[in-house]
Amino acid sequence: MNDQNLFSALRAAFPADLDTVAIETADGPAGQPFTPAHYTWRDLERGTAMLANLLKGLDLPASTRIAVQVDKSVEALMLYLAVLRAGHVFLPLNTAYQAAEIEYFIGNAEPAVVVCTPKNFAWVSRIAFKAGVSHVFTLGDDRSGSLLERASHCSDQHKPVDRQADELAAILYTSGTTGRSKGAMLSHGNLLSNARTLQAYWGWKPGDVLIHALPIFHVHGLFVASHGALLNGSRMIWFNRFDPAAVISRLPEATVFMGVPTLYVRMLADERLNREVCRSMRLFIAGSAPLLPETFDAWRERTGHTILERYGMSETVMLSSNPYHAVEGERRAGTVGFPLPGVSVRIADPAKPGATLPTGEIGGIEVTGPNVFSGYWRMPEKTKEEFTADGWFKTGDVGRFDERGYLSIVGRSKDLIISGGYNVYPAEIEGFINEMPGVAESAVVGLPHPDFGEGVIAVVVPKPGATLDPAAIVGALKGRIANFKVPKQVFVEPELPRNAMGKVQKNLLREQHQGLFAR
Ligand code: MCA
Ligand code: AMP
Repeated sequence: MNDQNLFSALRAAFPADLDTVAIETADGPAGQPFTPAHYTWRDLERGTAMLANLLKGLDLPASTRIAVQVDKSVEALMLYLAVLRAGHVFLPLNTAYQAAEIEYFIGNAEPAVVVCTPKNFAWVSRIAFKAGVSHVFTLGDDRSGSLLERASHCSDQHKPVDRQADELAAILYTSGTTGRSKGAMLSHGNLLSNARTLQAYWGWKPGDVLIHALPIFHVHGLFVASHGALLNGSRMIWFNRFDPAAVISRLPEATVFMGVPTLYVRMLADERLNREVCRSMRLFIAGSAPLLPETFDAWRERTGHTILERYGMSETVMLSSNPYHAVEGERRAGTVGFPLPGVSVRIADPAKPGATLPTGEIGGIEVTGPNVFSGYWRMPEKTKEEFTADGWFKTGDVGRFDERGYLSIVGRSKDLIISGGYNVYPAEIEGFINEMPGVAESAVVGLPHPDFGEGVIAVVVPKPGATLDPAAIVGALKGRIANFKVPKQVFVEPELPRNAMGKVQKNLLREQHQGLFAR
């Protein structure tokens, strides 16, 4: 069987002239003087080969998990590509995660290698070695650390390890509705089939230039954006951090941009965004969270461009998209377009398992196709729960098709908040709050937020006779979990609203506090 390694397909798309620029950095390590760096395609080839040889030299079992929690950098992207070419499994971790979260991921995924930032080495290596991890390397966003030092002694000749389409390429942790995240297992075939579909569907063409300003520890930045450019042999203008003014200043040199809605909201707040700076752009793509119709309209008004909104999940990569070519239809605000070619989407009737609903009716969004993952890492029971008897994946999103076939997401049946494009699982935060002294119970909900889309709050009920200090609750959480998950406000209430079955009515809490973040 011929090699189906995703890296091999990306490598085959490199331009013939390897000495042209593949990635140009647009910002540097925080607080340091910046000079743009230019990485050629040959640099990518050699750098990923040296890193792959470093991994090869560790004599790891096939498909070993490589856990990576590092600040965004071109070298971090090369590490991802090197893990693929070495035939191992890439496990990216949000840089905001702290000890409690990292301990869980390392315990669950059991990586043989962990790569962390130099500044976190002390606590990450302690957790890693205690969990039996064999190797811990460091990688800074300024090319510092033991990983590159070690790789610099390795050969730049490396043949990518053969991989079949159904073999594991990455594990992305997501959907902790039961309080802890689950590792979505994505294969070489899931990722490559989706990348190829998107390349055609979004009209990627020679000469395209992508502005990359998303984190590379989630699907959007690591797969949809990076694979889009790499599979097209396209140059990337690479931001390690999103800064609206800086991105706007580079738009005249680019043709494609991808972002979560917050990025669009923040650029709209900068009056330097106008039609002139967007003159060379051909495509703005949004996803990961709902794009508000007012953002869609404001963007078109200001720049003349109609944002293309698409819908994806860690478990399914991209599953639907508004059309690129006008001949396929208009891009409609408030919709996520049509199921992608090769992908099937249906609306399940929540009242009748196995039955689907007709056009216009709202139900559970289910999907099947080569983009859908094989399941959650070492959680066969949980995996079985999230697939139907006939093998469709239950997204946990609620939506409908309109009469022209456009899919809209109208809500979620899963208890999930999406804040600035990051997933926040109320069950996980409620778990931490409920352990605190004096707390009887708590409910975490998302409220409309002008910048992040949804802002996290918590309503906490004290035990009889106990008094609770909201600031102390926030402070205790800030020391334990990622900042973006920490409630922006905590309300202490005598009780939580419950329905007849005793289930907390989070919708009432949302209604009660909905104006909290209004501008
Ligand atoms: C930062 N903060 C946040 C968030 N980000 N709070 C809530 N939600 C957030 N997303 C907090 C920081 O901890 C800090 O808190 C304070 O806000 C100020 O930080 P700020 O500088 O504003 O944050 P930032 O560094 O500018 O980050 C905002 C951001 C970032 C650029 C929008 O959140 C981001 O890059 N989001 C993209 C996430 C993404 O890639 N999603 C795709 C998932 P304090 O001051 O207390 O320290 S993949 C997916 O969903 C599917 C598969 C799909 O369809 O794509
Ligand atoms: P993740 O857990 O990171 O895979 O996030 C996937 C979830 O993000 C989906 O189940 C949706 O709830 C949400 N999502 C992704 N794209 C969109 C979109 N365009 N509009 C609304 N929600 C979206």
